[in-house]
Parts: sequence; C-alpha cells; structure tokens
Amino acid sequence: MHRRAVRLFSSATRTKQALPAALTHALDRGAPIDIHPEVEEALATNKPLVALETTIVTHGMPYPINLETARSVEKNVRSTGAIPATIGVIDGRVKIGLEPSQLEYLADTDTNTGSVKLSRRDLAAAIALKKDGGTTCSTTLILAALAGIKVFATGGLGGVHRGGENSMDVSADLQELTRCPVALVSAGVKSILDIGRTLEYLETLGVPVFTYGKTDDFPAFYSPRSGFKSPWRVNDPDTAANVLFAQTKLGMKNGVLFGVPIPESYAEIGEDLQKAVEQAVRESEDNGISRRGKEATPWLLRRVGQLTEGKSLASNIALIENTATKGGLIAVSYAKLLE
Ligand code: PSU
Ligand code: MN
Repeated sequence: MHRRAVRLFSSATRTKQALPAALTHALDRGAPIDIHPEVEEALATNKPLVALETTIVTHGMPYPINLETARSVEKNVRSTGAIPATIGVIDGRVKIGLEPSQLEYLADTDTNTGSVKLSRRDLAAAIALKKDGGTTCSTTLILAALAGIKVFATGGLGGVHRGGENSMDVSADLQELTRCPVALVSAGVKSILDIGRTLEYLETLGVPVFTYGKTDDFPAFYSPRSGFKSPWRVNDPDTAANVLFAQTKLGMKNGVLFGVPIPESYAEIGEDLQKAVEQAVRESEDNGISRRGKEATPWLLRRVGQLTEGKSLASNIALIENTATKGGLIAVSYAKLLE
C-alpha cells in the first residue's frame, strides 16, 4: 500500500505533465491504473509502444504455453525497437505494462483460477470487486486509447458468431473499434466465426479493414486466406502508419483493422484445422455452449485444440508472434511520423 502511494506521488511530480491528457485526467480522478515505468517513460517521450491483451493468456491458451507465448510476443515487439505494454487487471487495478511476476501470476491458471474474461461491460465490475482479469480486444482497445498507445497486436479479433443473425452473439470488439483510435493488428478474425458477416458489420460501423500482405484476401486466423476480400490492402509498415496518421490528422476517433495472414508455411495445416473448427462449432450448437455468451470462444478454442491434438496451438502461437512483429514495425513507423 505504502509503495503504491509513493509511486503515484513520484509519477505525479516527475513525468505526469508529459503523459497524454486523457490518462493524466483519469489519474487525477483517482483511476486505479498502474503504468509500468518503462511504458510511462515511452509515453512521455513518444517512443513506439504496442499494446498486448491478456484474455489470450487467461482464457485462450493452457498454462504454461500461454506464458511462454506472452513472453515471446513481447520479445518480438522489442525486436522491432518498439516497447510492449501488456495490459491486464490484478486485484482490481488496471496494469498498463505487466512486470514479469504479474504476467506469471495471470498466466498460472492452474493456481490462479479466478481470473475473469474482461470485456467493456465487465471492466468497472472487476475494478470495484477487486478481481483479476484478462482484457479482451475490446477492453485492451479502451485502455490503449486512454493511454495514447496507437498500436495493439493480437491473434484474433472477436466478431459475429456463426448463427449470430439469430443469437445476436456479436463480439463487443467490433463496436469498440468505432470508439478507439488504435490500429488493431490481428490474423483476421477467428475461423470459428462468420467471417463474411463480421466484415459486413465492420463496414456498417465504418471501420477501415486492410489485409496487411500480398493478397487482397482477408486472413482467416489459422489460414492465410478466407475467401473474402478486404476492401483495402497495404504491404509495408510506413503505409499502414500513414493510414493511422491520416485518421489522427482528421481527428477521427475510430480504429483501423490490419489483418496479417499467418505465414504461408501454415496454410496446409490450416485446412485441417478448419475441419476441426467446423466440428467444434457443430458440437457447440448441439450442447448449447454457443448460447452461453462469453464462454463460447474459450470453449471453441479449447475444443479445436483437443480435436487437433495441439496442432491448433502451434498455429495460434505462430500467428500471434507474427502480428506482434508487424505491430511493432507499424508502431515504429508511426512514431517517426510524429518526430
Ligand atoms: N483469439 C484467440 N484467443 C483468444 C481470443 C481471441 O485466439 O483468447 C479472445 C480475444 O481477447 C477476443 C475475445 O477479444 O477472445 C473475443 O471474445 P468474445 O467472442 O466473447 O467477444
Ligand atoms: Mn460473444
């Protein structure tokens, strides 16, 4: 308790002036946010930062692979010259940038079984009830935007679930992209979803969608190509950064989605994984999981893992390591535009 008070005090006197205004105001209102010193320094000096989510750690992968992946994703961000800011909630406090021990704590789902999957609707509850939680894309977008972090790398964005036209199961991630001026770099949306309807919905919301790569095909998570076309394509970090900068200059408040295809060497296995995905989706409809809201995605990911004897996990790791690198490069390019 004493240490926390000292840290807040020192940040108030040292660099708070240089932090983004929205974040400063939140801290002034007493928002329970702890900013990692390295992230704080990067924010104050306009160094490139990449936000990373933690639902993939708490609900997306088994321990200890989740921890190893989170670490290697941070390493890939660093390899580009950018600084990772892994975001999560511990004991009701928002962490922007996790200490290694905090990442380990959230990842160890064998011991720490109480972490909540935190979407926008859950954030205030988790803070008030002093919970631990992994932030989904939606909550990570909110907190990245609050902190002025312009790039967020992840594996798969949520979207319109299969049968979503009846169940209305549409991830809050999509809506959040209309509110947060952040580039979300992902391997597309998960193939457990209805990719066509997800793209239609993003069009309705006015969210720009790009394939970041050599084809127009929007990526399908485990597969580089979904069969659906992206409205736009870029193939280098400077152009991606220019898109984001154009939005900034216009004062637009929405995000941008960059879909980075999984490396081509995973294309063949992707086709096998897709068969398991179809089976898992059928099972979830039969056993009612598809109607259980936030439980659906973690259940489907786990089931695809079982059906493919872990092969889906290898692809999942490869694609998120890849988006982390691309996200880092975009963040570095964006920071140069601000010089
Ligand atoms: N993709 C993964 N693993 C995950 C997720 C996506 O490979 O754990 C998480 C992301 O955090 C995403 C969330 O924001 O699932 C979407 O959940 P829902 O469909 O309930 O909105
Ligand atoms: Mn949902």
